[in-house]
Amino acid sequence: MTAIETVTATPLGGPSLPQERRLVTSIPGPRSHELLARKAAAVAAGVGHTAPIEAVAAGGGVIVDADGNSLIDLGSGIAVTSLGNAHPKVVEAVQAQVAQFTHTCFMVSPYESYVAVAEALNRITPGDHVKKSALFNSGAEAVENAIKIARKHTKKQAVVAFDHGYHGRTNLTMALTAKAMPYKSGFGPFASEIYRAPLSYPYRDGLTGPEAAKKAISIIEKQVGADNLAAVIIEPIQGEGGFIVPADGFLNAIVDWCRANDVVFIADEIQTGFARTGAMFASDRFGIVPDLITTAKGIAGGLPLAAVTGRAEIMDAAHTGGLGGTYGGNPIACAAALAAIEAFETEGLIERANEVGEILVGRLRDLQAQDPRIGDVRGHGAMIAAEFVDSTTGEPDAALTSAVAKACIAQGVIVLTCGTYGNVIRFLPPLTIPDALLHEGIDVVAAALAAA
Ligand code: PLZ
Repeated sequence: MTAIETVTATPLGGPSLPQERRLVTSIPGPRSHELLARKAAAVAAGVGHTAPIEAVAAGGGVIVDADGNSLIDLGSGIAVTSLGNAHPKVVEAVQAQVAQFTHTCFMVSPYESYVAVAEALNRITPGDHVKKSALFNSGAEAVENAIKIARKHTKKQAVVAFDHGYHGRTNLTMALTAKAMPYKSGFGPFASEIYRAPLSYPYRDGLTGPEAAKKAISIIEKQVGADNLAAVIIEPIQGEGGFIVPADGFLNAIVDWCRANDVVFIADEIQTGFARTGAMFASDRFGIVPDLITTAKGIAGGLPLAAVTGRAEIMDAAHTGGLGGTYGGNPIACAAALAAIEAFETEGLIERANEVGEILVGRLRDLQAQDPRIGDVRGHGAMIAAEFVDSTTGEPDAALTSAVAKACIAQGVIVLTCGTYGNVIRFLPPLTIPDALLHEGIDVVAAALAAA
């Protein structure tokens, strides 16, 4: 294919897409520019975007735009396409299912793939107790249902979430989410009976895990009371909140307290799940066994699917007909999930996540050694972040972070920011990204930081 054909013909996605960064126009190029003008006119202003491009194909570690630019993808569509976009097994499974049937509604006419996804989740999630699952469409919907189930099981109402936590954009999950802008501001009133506890944030609180847990538990006991508390929900490593890894022992102490007090411990593994952190689930890394676990994102290779999985006696607390939804566990999404889970289990992706993490941490720590504006480098597996600070005061530097991220995208490297203070760049590459491309992506980040 000549360079000109590359620009005019839309390439197929998947791993055979050339694994290269290639800029043939400035970003956005003319075609992308056109789409963004149509977006501004047709799509509600509240729906933002990070990279100003029109995506037309993606695979391995790249996203190709309508102008023929090939960008390095260090975000995986927010931790979704961990298998690499358009993974061949997922594509095949979806094509076969779409020709068979697209929908019956599982609550009307059940089908096998939903049950098989539930069986797979019951098997691969942490703990060897008897488990059951229920399937939904989005992460927020899974979180909503986990709370419904925990309340019905415990016959209690209060829920504790943590500082910096993110659980979604629906009414209940907005209440659980910590950050006002952009997630909550002006969208209240929020659901009641939601309380917030302090998190372990080793870089900023200087506490050990057990000390931070003691502080959180004391606040929970004094301000809520175990007798009123249905559930504690926490991301084992916080995603949107800044890739905060709690100090060792923090999560374990919270789980122990929940178990001693008839409180359901819910791990929100929507961002951390499916090999991302170098284990199938982040809970495995911390040696905790949640009562309920919410999953989504990486579960189905990019198809919309989410789940709640947990102890059978808790999952069965809801009466028949109490859980569900028209599309929950859609057959196309279930077919994709079965293919994706098989790929996670058989293609060495957990090991690969750790290799990707070693490269990222090694390179970022080298940069940090020369540049005090990188205050912290943290994460597990292929879920790694750098926190940017003012080198004299140590205060969060959101302006620097946003300038670096924008410069990276202009140079053809898609990076995402996060953090309560907007001062974290997070790295969530597809696990199939070739080493050379990952190094090139980090080179671009380093150059953007040096120039900022
Ligand atoms: N819980 C831990 O990370 C989604 C949100 C991006 P949905 N995170 C990305 C944005 O700006 O909307 C997320 C998460 C955790 C829940 C959710 C919600 O998952 O599938 O977006 O509803």
